[in-house]
Amino acid sequence: MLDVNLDINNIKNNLKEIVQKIIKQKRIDNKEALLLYKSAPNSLLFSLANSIREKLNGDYTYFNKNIHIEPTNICVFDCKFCSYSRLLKEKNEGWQHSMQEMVAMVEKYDENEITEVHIVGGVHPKMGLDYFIDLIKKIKKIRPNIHVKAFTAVELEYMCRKAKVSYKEGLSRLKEAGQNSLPGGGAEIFDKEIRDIICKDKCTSEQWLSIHQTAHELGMQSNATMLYGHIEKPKHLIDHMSRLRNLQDISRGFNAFIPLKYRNGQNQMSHLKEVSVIDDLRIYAMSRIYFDNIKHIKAYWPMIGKETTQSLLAFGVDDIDGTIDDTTKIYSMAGAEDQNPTMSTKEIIKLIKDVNRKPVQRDSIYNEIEIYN
Ligand code: V47
Ligand code: SF4
Repeated sequence: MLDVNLDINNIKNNLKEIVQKIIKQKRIDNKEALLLYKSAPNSLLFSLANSIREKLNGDYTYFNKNIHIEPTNICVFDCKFCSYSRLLKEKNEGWQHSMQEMVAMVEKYDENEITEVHIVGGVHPKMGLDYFIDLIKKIKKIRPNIHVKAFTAVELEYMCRKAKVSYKEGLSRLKEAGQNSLPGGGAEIFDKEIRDIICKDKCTSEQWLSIHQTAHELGMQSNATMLYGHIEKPKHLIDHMSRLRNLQDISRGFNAFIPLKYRNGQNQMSHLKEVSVIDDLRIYAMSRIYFDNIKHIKAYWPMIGKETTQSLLAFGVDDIDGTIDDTTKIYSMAGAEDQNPTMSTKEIIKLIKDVNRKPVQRDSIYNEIEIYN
């Protein structure tokens, strides 16, 4: 039973049964989730999400010490929401780091400063499976204990296709080289009609899910994202979460679910207005209520902003990613407030404590490293 302070008699009839199910910690189906999301008042949605958060994770708010490596922003795909990618011919704005530069980015930090390197970028036609195997080996050679979380399913689908290997073969080779887990990017919205409009040419939903399932079967954990606040409708959000919940029932490898707010800076969908903070809170709260089989809901602070991240800690979120150290450009190029995202451990701890939650430094698979009382 959830410990939630609600007057059931005051809840509208069509929602009563759903709310009672949630309080009894029974799974809600997609129809119920849609009704709840569309018609529950904010106060109801928010208190349910918060009590689930507290039941699962108490006051704990997880973060890690990490950096990003973005090997290139040159990309063969043309996602309409992307502010970051450049075609090969746009020489001025494209970058491509050399292998040495990327290894040096990791070497800059000693063993205690970061525990994770997150590698994700554009899909460059000349950077393939063997290239990235080499990169991971070189990183592991200088920092054997660092956790390498790398490559969205979009990058992996392209890498495996070009190398003419199955997902199992490609992922096994990356794992052998030292890759530990997968980030959750590239999922966007699984519904085909929406996907065809916003990112037609990259990996399909079925491919995304199959790559994550294969990774889980090989013992590599991963995250899952959902890009919200553009042209999708509530039914597409529930459908997206449903496909993930179904896979998680089978493969159990998702650590965190990360709703990503569409930011409208400098991309082909810039005419769309960004959704309000209340909409953000409702999406995060709904995802906390819906996923009874994913333990962590993550707010990625460089994208959603520090203040909203703080608020979200009362609306289902228990993880805020990491220190980043100004190593990502994806969101600053899309119009996020923070143009040089970095937080020291001290700042992250303060951000969490200021809203009466308990900061917990974690490793990449949620083992607790230090609890800050
Ligand atoms: O798949 C691109 C998104 C994702 C925009 O797993 C945009 O821990 C909003 O997935 N507005 C890549 N979002 C980043 C990602 C991620 C980030 C942090 C942590 C983890 C994790 C994963 O960024 C893409 C896409 O959905 N994105 N452009 C934009 N304009
Ligand atoms: Fe390329 Fe990723 Fe941008 Fe799509 S979102 S264009 S795959 S970099």
